Amino acid sequence: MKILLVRPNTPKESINLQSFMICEPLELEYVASSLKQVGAEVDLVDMLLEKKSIKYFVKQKQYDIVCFTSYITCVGVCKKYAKQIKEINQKTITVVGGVHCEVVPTDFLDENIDYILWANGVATLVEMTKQFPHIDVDQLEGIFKEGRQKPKLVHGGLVHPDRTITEKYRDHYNYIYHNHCATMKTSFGCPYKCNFCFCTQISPYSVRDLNDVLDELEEIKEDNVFIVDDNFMVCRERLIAFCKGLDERQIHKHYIAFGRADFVSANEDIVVLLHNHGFDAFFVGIESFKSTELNDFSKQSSVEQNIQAIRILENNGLQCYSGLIVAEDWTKEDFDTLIHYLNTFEHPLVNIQPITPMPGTPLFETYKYPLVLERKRYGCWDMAHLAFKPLNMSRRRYYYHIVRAYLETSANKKQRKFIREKYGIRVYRRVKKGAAKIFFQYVSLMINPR
Ligand code: B12
Ligand code: SF4
Repeated sequence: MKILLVRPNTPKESINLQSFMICEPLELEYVASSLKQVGAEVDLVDMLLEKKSIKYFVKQKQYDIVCFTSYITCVGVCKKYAKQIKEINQKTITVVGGVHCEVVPTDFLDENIDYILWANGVATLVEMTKQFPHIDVDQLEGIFKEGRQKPKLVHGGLVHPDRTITEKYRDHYNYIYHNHCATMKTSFGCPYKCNFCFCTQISPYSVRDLNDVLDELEEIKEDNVFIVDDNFMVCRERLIAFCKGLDERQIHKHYIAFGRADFVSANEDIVVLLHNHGFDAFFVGIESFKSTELNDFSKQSSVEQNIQAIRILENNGLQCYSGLIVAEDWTKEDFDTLIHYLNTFEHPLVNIQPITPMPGTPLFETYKYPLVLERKRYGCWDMAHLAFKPLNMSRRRYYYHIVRAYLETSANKKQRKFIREKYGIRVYRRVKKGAAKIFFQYVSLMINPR
């Protein structure tokens, strides 16, 4: 049985983090290891990094199954690939998996996509390959079918991802300022319930066994590891045990992870401990400098905790990459205040996103303004395009202020100098190129707001 795993390229219209960061397709590495265990011959193609078309790769072998992984931005791309694959061979089975189809499977309904995996994707695909060529959809609840109840999610039990399958691409995987960066996941979901956050819908919070996590870490060749847990800093004891494990096993790497401001502000000792064990930066969802907005988002953290968290990280020599959300009713003065607020920090390295009611989230269900972004323009659901009509200015002006906020904070002269000196000219150039691409995408939206 021959299976091709495909990580799609992002569509041109997406304003994409991938302009300056490309992570390994960890999800497909998980799929690969499980499929290999049951004897399948598995290939992986990372279309983000390839120049040739999908047709070229599909023609290399007589694949029985071609599988895609996809976020919302790539729904259209997967449908296009599936069509091209069917044109080559109608009998090739096409399958899609990933977080978006686990929450909004109907987005993938398409005559050329044979199976949509909406629960326990890896286990379901393994079963499908065992049953091949007579796949019994009625037996496999992990396959989406209209009117069907979603089965209970089963966590754990996955074999470690097969990172050898991405060997030829690995030099290109990076995370913002960190070249040669691997990713790994130590927990699933997040115990919090911010109403805009898609992660709350993917799975309930659960953690992996730490010994298993450390075993996997020992297998990773890269010195930099981006821990892609939705929220790595939940439990003090687990973090202390993790650091103890790193000491016992003499694992010396550099890490980046996501954490919350309330945890950081209340646990400076843990931040210091993690820093001493190789944690260089945390991505913190600051979201807003207004307490009313933090309440609106059900963030369960305060403006004071945000400020304290950034100070703690900076004072202890860690970088804080902060995520900010800008809202529908913002005025020029709000953007001015945001810029001022961010510039009170030593190094405001930020990601600024217009509030986006992502399909599948509680915010999408309760959203009180008209959505101006069509659902079918999947590539533009990137949390950078406006999904709403701003209440106090034109869309043009709104995009202009987002760009201005970047130029006057993260991308100002002082921060550019800091990045060049701290991370070196190669990283600086890569990030500058990515930022320039995004800048021109925004300029084009200022000219023709879509
Ligand atoms: C790391 C990360 C990234 C990395 C890329 C990681 C990657 N592998 O491509 C970077 C930083 C580059 C990134 C970019 C973007 N991201 Co991102 N990202 C994440 C994050 C934090 C972790 C993802 C991850 O590595 N998971 C690890 C893998 C192992 O777990 P998994 O994806 O859950 O996969 C499991 C199953 O779903 C299943 N599975 C997955 N695919 C398949 C396929 C098959 C065939 C099978 C059988 C099974 C299967 O198997 C896995 C093991 O169980 C998630 C948050 C989250 N909780 O998902 C956001 C998240 C996925 N990103 C999101 C978004 C929106 C984006 C961007 C559009 C943002 C932007 N404007 O740039 C881009 C789009 C990139 C793209 N390729 O389209 C959203 C997606 C929302 C949605 N509805 O799709 C999320 C959920 C964040 C959020 N809170 O909204 N991202
Ligand atoms: S935004 Fe962060 S803290 Fe809030 S639910 Fe999502 S992952 Fe958890």
